[in-house]
Amino acid sequence: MQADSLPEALVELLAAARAVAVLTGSGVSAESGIPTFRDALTGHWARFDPYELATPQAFGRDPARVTEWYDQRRLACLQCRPNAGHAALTEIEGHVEGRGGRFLLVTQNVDGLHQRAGSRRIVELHGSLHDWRCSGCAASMTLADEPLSPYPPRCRACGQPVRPGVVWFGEMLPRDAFAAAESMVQQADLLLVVGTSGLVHPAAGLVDLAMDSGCACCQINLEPTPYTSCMRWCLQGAAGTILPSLVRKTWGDSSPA
Ligand code: BV8
Ligand code: ZN
Repeated sequence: MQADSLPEALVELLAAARAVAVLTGSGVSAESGIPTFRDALTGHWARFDPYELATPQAFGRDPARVTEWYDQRRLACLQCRPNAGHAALTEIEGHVEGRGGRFLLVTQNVDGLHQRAGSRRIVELHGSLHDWRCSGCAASMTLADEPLSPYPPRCRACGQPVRPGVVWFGEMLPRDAFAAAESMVQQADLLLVVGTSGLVHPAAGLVDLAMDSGCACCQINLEPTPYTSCMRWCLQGAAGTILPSLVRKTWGDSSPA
């Protein structure tokens, strides 16, 4: 998407907004080489059904298979690098905060790429592939860049299987993270919804909450989603292209204060 085709009203709002919130999904990491969840159903995770594996029941049934799947994803993430979309979100944070505004990046992603791109104001609604804890005594496990095999890794303290610190289907989201996200979208002037199919709740419900609170919402996504029809703006395309164009059109080549 060329910068000159970005809506003027969106650029003006981003330049002046007192509070900007961003909700990201796996699409923002796609250009870093990390399969999206939907690709995961067809991508190289085709051997595993993520909705099958990302549950406490799957872990209880076969902790070795589940922990191997997550450890493979963790190690793959370590080989990937943040892309231009991640970097643009870090710049938006810098510009908004630099002028005294409030910013929060709410991510469903568990890959840690936003942090590696330099974003600071982040809440991880679905946890992280890089935090593992004992399923018995909750002791956290120190990770290295090599495989955690033999699977499942065992807790040194109590011997129980260690699990990835992600939120599985059927599990509650981290209370503080979700509360911070809800509070932010209710006071934001602008919500950028980037790279998410809007199918997973309650994260997707943050878009409804933002709209009900009068927040202007802009979707940046490769394809339409259930929210497309109710967005103020829909920019169809790759996050790694559109976000940098949006930053350039709003702030030129000036870097954040
Ligand atoms: C809970 C961690 C309650 C694990 C994940 C209400 C309505 C309906 C269902 C429910 C509901 N409430 C609860 C549910 C059930 C369930 C749910 O939502 N199911 C879905 C499948 C219908 N939700 C839950 O279970 C949640 N828990 O609500 O608990 C509760 C109540 C009482 C007691 C106990 C509990 C927990 C949900 C969290 C699950 N964990 N992740 C892991 O990663 O393995 S969710 C998982 O899905 C990932 O986090 C991932 O982020 C997410 C998928 O969503 P997206 O990120 O959007 O990814 P997706 O592939 O779908 O889409 C990518 C998009 O990007 C696409 O649109 C594509 O076009 C676009 N794209 C691709 N490339 C690019 C791009 N866009 C731009 N640029 C590109 N380059
Ligand atoms: Zn333990």
